Amino acid sequence: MSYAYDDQNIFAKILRGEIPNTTVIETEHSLAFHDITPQAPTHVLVIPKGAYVSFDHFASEAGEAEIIDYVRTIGQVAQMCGVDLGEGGGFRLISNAGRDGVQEVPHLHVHVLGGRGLGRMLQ
Ligand code: DGP
Repeated sequence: MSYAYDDQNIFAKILRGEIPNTTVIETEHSLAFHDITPQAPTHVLVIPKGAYVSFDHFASEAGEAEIIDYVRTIGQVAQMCGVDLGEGGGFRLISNAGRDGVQEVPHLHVHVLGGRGLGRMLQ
């Protein structure tokens, strides 16, 4: 299996500092920043710093340290934004992949959404 990564995608440019972002948290292997078109009071995108197109690409090729860092960063974002189950009302994680998933930016990202009732997505 081989994945083609386009290093001209917007999130690659954000990682290189060519496009500004509003950072929530940056770790050794991950970056979390506010979505430019928020769909909820909390709408943060969490991306790995490595060049991965999608979740399946990341899961098959990233190192354990990257994977652990990424998962922990997503959890930290929920806590920092006050939507975690310790303090807040909860959240939803979404990661769109490819054509059928309607992925706009071809660099793996997880949307962290919360701060309002999000409704049922799956019936
Ligand atoms: P997706 O459809 O899952 O690929 O969503 C991509 C998201 O990226 C979408 O919610 C809008 C967001 N986005 C696109 N361009 C930029 C940008 O330049 N900066 C930020 N912060 N977010 C962006």
